[in-house]
Amino acid sequence: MRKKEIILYVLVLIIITFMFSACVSAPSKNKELKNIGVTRDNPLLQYFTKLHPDNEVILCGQEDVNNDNTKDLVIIYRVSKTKNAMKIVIAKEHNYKCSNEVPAPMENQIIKFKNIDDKDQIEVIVSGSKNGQVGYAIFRLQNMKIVNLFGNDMEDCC
Ligand SMILES: [Ca+2]
Ligand SMILES: [Ca+2]
Repeated sequence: MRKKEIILYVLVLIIITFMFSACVSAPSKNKELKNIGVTRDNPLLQYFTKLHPDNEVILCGQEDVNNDNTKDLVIIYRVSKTKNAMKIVIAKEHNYKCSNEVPAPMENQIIKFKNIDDKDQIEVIVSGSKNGQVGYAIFRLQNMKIVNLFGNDMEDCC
């Protein structure tokens, strides 16, 4: 190899090494964001934690559940070692309000949104488990109350 070629070869190697290390060292995104579903500075979440400072938030889901074009926040939180619950914080301009409380699964909680009956507001589907027993329920917010429309084995997982 001529000297010029060797220099070029080394240069390419350096560039490849640099690109590879840049890929590998790319920082992994905020772990907390993935864990509870929203960032801690979410104003609806902050409203909730002010009202319930002792309840650990487990999972949140953000969606417009009362069909007024503002995002609301479904929150599953710990009440005690053996009890979890769920509330929805409703956003009305800059005023927030909490719904009633309903039982929520102890483990593997998932919050999903789907307009099951294809009309009016979206419905909230919550699933989870306790000691391997899986259950789920479909909720709808009506007049600031979480109404259980349909449940399957929820008592086994809550
Ligand atoms: Ca709303
Ligand atoms: Ca609906």
